[in-house]
Amino acid sequence: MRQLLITLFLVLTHTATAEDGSRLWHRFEGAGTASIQGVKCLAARELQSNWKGGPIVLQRNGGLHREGYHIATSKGIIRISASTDIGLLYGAYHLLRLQQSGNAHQALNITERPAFARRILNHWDNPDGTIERGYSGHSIFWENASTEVIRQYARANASVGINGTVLNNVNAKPEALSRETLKQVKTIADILRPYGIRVYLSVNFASPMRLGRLSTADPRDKNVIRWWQEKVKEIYRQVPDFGGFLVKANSEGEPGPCDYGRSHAEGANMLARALKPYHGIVMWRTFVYSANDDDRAKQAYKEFMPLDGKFLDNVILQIKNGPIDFQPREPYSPLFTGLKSTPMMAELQITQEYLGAANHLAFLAPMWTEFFSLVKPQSLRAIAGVANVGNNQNWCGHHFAQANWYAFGRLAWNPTLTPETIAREWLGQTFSTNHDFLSTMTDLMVQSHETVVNYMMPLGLHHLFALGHHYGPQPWYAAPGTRPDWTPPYYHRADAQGLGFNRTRKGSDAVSQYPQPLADRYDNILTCPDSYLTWFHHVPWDHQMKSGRTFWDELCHKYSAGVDGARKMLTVWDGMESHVDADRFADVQHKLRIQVRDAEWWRDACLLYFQTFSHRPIPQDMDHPVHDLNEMMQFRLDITNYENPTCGYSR
Ligand code: GCW
Repeated sequence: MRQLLITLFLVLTHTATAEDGSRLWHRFEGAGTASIQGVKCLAARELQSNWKGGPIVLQRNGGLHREGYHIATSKGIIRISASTDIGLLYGAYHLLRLQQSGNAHQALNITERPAFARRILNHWDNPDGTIERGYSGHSIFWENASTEVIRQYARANASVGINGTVLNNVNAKPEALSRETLKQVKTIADILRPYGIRVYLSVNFASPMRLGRLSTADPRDKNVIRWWQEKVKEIYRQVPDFGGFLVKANSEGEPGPCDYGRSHAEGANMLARALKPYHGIVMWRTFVYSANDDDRAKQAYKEFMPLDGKFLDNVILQIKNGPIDFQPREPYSPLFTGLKSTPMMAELQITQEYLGAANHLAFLAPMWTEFFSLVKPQSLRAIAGVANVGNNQNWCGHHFAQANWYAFGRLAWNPTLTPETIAREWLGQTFSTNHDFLSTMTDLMVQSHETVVNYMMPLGLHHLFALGHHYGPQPWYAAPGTRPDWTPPYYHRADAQGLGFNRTRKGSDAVSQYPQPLADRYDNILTCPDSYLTWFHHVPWDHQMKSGRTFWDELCHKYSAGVDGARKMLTVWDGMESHVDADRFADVQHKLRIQVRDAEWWRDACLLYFQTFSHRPIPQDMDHPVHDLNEMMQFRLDITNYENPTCGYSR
């Protein structure tokens, strides 16, 4: 009974018509009015229910890419052609997107195909329903899962072209492969399949021991090899189109092949062999670092470059966009240009672990297109995004966080789309197609990421976060006994001379992991981009910046610009009231107020703390801190509930 009530509740909360954000960007009002002819499939049903334009014919065209489509208008009829039902479905969603964003009137001649074959969400969902780094409630898959909610999730993904999903946390419990769990995996796979989405699982490398009761998980051990083969067979019996495994091995305490003196390649290849007969793949993460290295930013490269070319062809190395860990801004991971003979995929983080959780408006398309401007999409086999989806009414915790889910899908389909295009499309479908609203809010969204970088960690600063929750600033944190690479001073290196991590040739030499001419460019303090300055250099407080200011003054100005940017977002939003329904208007306004307060908190904590090293005044022409350092250092962050608007402010 309880189960039934909870399921009913979840369905209702995700389907209610109240303006709670539950409809995402699918806000189709009223029934469809068009004549839909041709192939009978899900695409036809979606159009039948929601398309309000002229007649449409759906037809087969075997010459098109498996997931591609062609849309053309002729003599008042729109024809969608594709070689598969999924192609037709993507074509249908394209049309509906044009309709909802107010762009369906012109004659159409569109040919599309995805840039990446695999466009995958990674859910860090645990079997007990909690989500690691999730800020939007509990998992939609693992506890009291509702078929209807999962179906809506599938539809949202398909509408932006996402075609894969890893259902569980990379910190994987062996139980992810238990018979019980696999039953649920089958149920989910059956719901997702009509939407073109395959399921994948994260696996724990020690599963043969913890689940199979073997005495080892050594990838060379015959019993271990057999255990995995049997397990894979069992999975494919349930889910014939199962995508494969995602593995976090020998990273942050997770087991892996190195526990037995074997390499990452040996571990990955053993799993890849088991999956090969079924066309499954292994996505092997490169997120590794140890406490003993002189520079965490160099470690993944050092560990994986010697293995280049040693992986089987159904292994893809999954590499985080930056060399450290999803910081608000990082240079790209040099593995992307270093590896020459190994399939690679990028891992982006949609959930805002380091970008204000579900409280801050930070549109991430600009960060991701910045990445694609340096890492060629053609060099990647696939793309993954760490999901921000939970069972909260609006799915993502912040109405604008939905835009990041949307943007990930759109860029995974076409990484050359601009942040402006994506923001405008999403705003038009989600809020209003009013011209003023669209242009004002597109600007706001596109600038939001830089604003957040400015008030948190400008000029290449990184990892100034408090240990554990990664929400607020604690640049001073260095409790005795804590691993140095888990404390902010390891990264910022503030002292009487200046600020920043010397990764030049005279420092840790991380610059040499980049190809020329980038290596030289980053190595020279005069040519290094301002945005990466303290990432690569220990910058003297009086260093002359390109702006003409000293480095210290520039730092103060960046923090100040961040706070101004956050205030401006609030003011701009306040002016949008007439374009937005009252519920979502109030929700977003409430979050923006938190964001402004947090921005001041970041500026004050960081500047006041760094000032104890710089001994320089905060420039007259900017707002001065409203807190004092001691007060900031006494704040105790109680972030058990990210919905709590006072988080970060309780003592
Ligand atoms: O960013 C860190 C997170 C961990 C995460 C890890 C990873 C899933 O703080 O929560 O664990 O990265 O990516 O493996």
